[in-house]
Amino acid sequence: MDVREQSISLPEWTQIIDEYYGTDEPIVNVHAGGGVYDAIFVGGGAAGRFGSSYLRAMGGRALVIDAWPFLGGTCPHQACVPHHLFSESAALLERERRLAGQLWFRQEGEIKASILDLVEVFRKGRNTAHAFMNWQTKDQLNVEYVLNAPATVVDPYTVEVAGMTFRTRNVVLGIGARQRPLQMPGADLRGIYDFASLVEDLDYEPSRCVILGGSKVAVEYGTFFQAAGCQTTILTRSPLLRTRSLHHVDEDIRRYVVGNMRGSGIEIVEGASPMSIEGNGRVQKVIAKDANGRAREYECDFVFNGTGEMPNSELARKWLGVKVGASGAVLADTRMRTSVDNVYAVGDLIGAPMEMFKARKCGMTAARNIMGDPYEFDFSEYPDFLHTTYEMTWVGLSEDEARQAYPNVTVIQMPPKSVNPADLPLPCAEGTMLYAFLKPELSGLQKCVIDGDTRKVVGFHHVGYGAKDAFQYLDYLMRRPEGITIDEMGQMNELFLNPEHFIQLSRLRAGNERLADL
Ligand code: KPC
Repeated sequence: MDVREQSISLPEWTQIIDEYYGTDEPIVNVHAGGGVYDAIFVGGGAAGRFGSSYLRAMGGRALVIDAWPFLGGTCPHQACVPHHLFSESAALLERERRLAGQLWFRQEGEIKASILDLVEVFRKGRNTAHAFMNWQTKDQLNVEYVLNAPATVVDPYTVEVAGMTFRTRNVVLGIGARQRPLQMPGADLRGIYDFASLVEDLDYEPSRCVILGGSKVAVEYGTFFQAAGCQTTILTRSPLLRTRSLHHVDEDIRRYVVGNMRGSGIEIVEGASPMSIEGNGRVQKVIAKDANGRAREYECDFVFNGTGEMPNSELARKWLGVKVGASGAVLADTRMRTSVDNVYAVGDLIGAPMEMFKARKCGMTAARNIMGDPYEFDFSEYPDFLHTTYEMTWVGLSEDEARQAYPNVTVIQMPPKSVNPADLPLPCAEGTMLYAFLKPELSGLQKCVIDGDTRKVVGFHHVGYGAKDAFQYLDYLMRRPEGITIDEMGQMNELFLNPEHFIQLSRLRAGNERLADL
């Protein structure tokens, strides 16, 4: 289908994507007249879409190619968007359960949600986001694309797709990552899912779940399954939220979050080594060694693989011979250049962190460099978040890390360390007001870590709801060369009641010449 000259509305795009999904009919939005592109982005996920749009905005010519009939990649199709739908549902369910029988809340026994229904809601609705990506990229951003057709990169200057050959000055590879498969007996049984196959293939209502792995995805989906009423066990080697892939998690925050996960009924087995999955065609149990080496059995009708993702680097290597690191990620420098001239790599393909900000900024970085602006992107530090039935957000150093790095550390936190959380309805904030009045110990935890000598904040940590936005800006302020001091924090204008109380807490201490904990 050639869409170049067509004006296609959002509902029409939704229908086209529906019809084309699973076919091999390409969707072509290419300007007439041929010519050479500044860059061809292979992969139209967040990295490719933002990279091509930025390059176009800088006056360059970009073509994006994707095997799916839509742009935006896994985020709206299988990853961030369903995860947020499920995590928001989990938070609502958890609140109902924790407050069951009080006010208007139903009795505990009446609270159950269908995982399958929610998956169906997502499946039915996801094409609207896809439609918007196609519409915006064509009609507002004026970027050319070929969709619903796999690309073949012939060399750094030639890409073939849907029987057409395109010439380019550069290739930008953004072909993503996929779930690492399970390597154990029984891994081929029915009833084993991951974040992608869950939304593609689930066709029954799980009632007993075992999660393998302790990744962010394991924690987030495990919490959701439990909140929906599906008894869940997480088998993890490392202590939960102490995995290598998560840095700067504060120990008090970790204990609070993991403690509340246990409190909601999730069985968390740390030090576990899964050995096999057993069943008669379908999963029936997982066998795992515990921390003492004893084999234990976990009955289930649903296994979720939360062991992490691996970059799709095989094709990149085959097409162009780009160098790949030990973890399987394509090696790229701070300008997203690979080992092959005029070949860039972006997003999940270049490894962790497999997060949106990194994907989008990688794309933008490649675009800037291709257009002659030698921009560098260092993503070794970044603000982070994850969902249990709480939103957990953090940036900078944990308290322990700060104490290793600085001789005088001040900590401002709510509830204060010396107070029993059950005695204090604080933080009294966005999303936790009912908890503050009815179950104070559930109203969250927040902490601000300060280098007492320079008075600069070196870490922010939050458990509650609605603080993600603030952390985007706190990250920026903290990471400026001049940083942000407790005194500057105390000068800001808070919108009270606010999800995190950092401004008012800073103001209470900023007057002190010698800082003290709060
Ligand atoms: C709703 C939404 O923006 C999620 S989809 C994002 C895909 S992209 O804009 O290409 O990063």
